[in-house]
Amino acid sequence: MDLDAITKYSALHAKPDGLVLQYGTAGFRTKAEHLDHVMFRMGLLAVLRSKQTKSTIGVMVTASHNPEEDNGVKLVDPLGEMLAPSWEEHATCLANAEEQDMPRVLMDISVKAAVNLQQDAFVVIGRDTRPSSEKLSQSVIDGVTVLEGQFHDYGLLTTPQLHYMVYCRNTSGQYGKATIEGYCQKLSKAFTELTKQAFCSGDEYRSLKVDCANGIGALKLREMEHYISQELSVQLLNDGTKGKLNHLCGADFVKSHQKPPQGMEMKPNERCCSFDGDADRIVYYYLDVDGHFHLIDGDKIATLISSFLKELLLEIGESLNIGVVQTAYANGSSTRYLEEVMKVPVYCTKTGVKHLHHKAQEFDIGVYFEANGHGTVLFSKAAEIRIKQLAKELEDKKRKAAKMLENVIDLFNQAAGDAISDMLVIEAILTLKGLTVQQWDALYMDLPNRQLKVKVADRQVISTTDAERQVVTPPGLQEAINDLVKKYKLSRAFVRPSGTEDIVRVYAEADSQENADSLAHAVSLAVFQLAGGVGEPPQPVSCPY
Ligand code: NG1
Ligand code: ZN
Repeated sequence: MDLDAITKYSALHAKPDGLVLQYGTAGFRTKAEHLDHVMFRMGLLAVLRSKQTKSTIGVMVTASHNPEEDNGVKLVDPLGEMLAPSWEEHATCLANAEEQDMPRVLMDISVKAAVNLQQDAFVVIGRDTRPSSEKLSQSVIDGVTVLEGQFHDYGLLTTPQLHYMVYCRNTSGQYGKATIEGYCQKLSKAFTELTKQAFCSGDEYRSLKVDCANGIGALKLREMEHYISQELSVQLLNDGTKGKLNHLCGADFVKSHQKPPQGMEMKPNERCCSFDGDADRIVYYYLDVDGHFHLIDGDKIATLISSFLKELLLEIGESLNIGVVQTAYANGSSTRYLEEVMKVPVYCTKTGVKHLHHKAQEFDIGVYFEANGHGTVLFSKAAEIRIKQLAKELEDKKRKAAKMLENVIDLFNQAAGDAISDMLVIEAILTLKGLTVQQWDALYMDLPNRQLKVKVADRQVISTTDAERQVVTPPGLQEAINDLVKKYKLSRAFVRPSGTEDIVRVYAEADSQENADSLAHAVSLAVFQLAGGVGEPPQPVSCPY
């Protein structure tokens, strides 16, 4: 390691004194102007990680659904997964080292992690459409170069596309070609073959309105568009030509405000969906004939997909195990429907896709979705081999079902939750089952719910257990929540410190919107009082937005 060169180049990406950042559930995330040194250092770290794993490592520059002024960076591990926890710690140490200590900290990490510095390194880089992203990704490249790592800069990519590229490169192209063309070809081929199986294929020309959050999703969906235009016509809104990224639009806005994004004109019963700023989340929605807005979130997406998969498995007569993984934010009605009506085992993990992804790997077929629309389906290698074999061996209807499953495997991005891939799966399933958006929505009724944020002096005073559904500290808070929950019907509430914002999140559901709002407010007050609230106490939810 040429420590002199590192010191010299690092000075060009100097860390502001005293700034402390944490590698959270989605990497580093803050105002873009504070991130230059972090980017340079993540370039360095990616080289070490690549040397240690003898694999290609990804670096994605994005702040997802957060405001345009923010930015962020995360590293992608060899199989497209989130960075291993011990390396999250290294990332935090490196990002927070004061300028003069940085080379020493870098050396310490390579000793601790037993990195062979002679090993070659390869890093791939992607970025979203934020104005700050281009310069910041250049800082990542500076870091990679100073440690003499090789790199490929993909430029503009969705987050899941970068995960896909990393996965392809580390599996010698078996998963697919590590190019945008390879990505589009793989997904569109599976989509076309799958939709061909529909009875009414060709009878009804399908169309869908997509709110792209004024982000990268618009550019990448446009690239995909001409590969799928025979089967599906997509109308892109909030495509970034006018509006601001994630401002009054995008999946996060639609989910948390439970209303349509700006710029979306909806006719009754028209199917619409929203991506988030880096296109790894998707939610659907429609207006009914009375003009009421209906949200179809990640839970209902997971339900549609798992019921489809279950039917196909039944058809081929193969007993592959299927599990659905959710978080505490999953609507209680979805969990009940999956367990009691569909008889599918459901598991709850902590918030953050890495936890869901990890749990989903335990099944032959693991369906995981966060309520906010981030998710995918993972097939074990053994399940994939078995299904491919059955698609050759079986006959007639059974063979058709096995072939459809084979297409589904190819259509899901196995490396990460992917709005484009999920959208194609959902569109294919709706076509195959002849379902309208209302029929899909009618699978079950969501319990009214409310999410709130509370500002406290130190959100880490709240610790939780049982997949974040129970508070351990501060003392008395869980008892207070229990007492409040008892006052309402069909109610549930929990609180947890956010992993991406300096706030405590409160979630409540109950038999009516009024009760969910009132419970959420009462729980917010308890958090404010018992966990060191700052500023004004939480106000009742009359019109929260
Ligand atoms: P935090 O801020 O830890 O709640 C949010 C989302 C997560 C996940 C991450 C990463 C909710 C309640 N939380 O995490 O699901 O998507 O951001 O982007 O939606
Ligand atoms: Zn995102």
